[in-house]
Amino acid sequence: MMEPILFGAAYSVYTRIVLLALLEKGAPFRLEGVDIFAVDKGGAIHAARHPFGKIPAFDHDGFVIYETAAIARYVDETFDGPPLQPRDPKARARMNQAIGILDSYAYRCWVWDIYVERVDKPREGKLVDEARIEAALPGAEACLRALGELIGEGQWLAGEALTLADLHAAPMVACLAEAPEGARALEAHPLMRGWWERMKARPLAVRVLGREGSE
Ligand SMILES: N[C@@H](CCC(=O)N[C@@H](CS)C(=O)NCC(=O)O)C(=O)O
Repeated sequence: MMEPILFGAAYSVYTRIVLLALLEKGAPFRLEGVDIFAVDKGGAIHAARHPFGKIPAFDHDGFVIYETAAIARYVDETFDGPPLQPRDPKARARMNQAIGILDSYAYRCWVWDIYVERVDKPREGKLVDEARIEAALPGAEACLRALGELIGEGQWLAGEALTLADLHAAPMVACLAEAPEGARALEAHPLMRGWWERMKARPLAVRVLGREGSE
């Protein structure tokens, strides 16, 4: 059997989600670099793997799949290691709800509108679009509020055990927290702030999210 291959980049939010899932499971894999922001978007071979020109993609012994949430669920269901999805249908629905919120509402405003504008662009000597950051803040707060409500009195987004929802959220929150506006928004939402403190203390999160540069 071939060693599973994760195609992506260590700087990418979505690749990091799958990296976290593979590492939490203790699954064997290798990361094969695809620079999706290069002019050729990773070239023809990657285009055949991912028709929408994104990362990551995953190859498990010839079974090739893209879309991060699908890859992470497959990884959880295929490899040994701690379960990352609740068995209880209600907790599982909450986990999927959190992943939906992150993909549909949080990623764009936390990562692109706030993090890329405030942190990435100045690093590259590019002009910051202040209006874009300002316009993103209400949406960013709404996501923090909604996710905080899911945490409620629990420890993690779908209850007392770490799930795929937490792994999905961590790389996005890491970006948000790097921008001063994002850090202030996080500070104003104690349930999410507490969650982030717990997440940041996990050795695998340090290993995956501790790297410089993101997106
Ligand atoms: N729906 C995709 C989103 C993946 C995604 O947006 N990946 C980013 C990197 S974190 C990407 O490939 N961006 C390249 C681009 O938008 O051109 C998934 O869940 O995997």
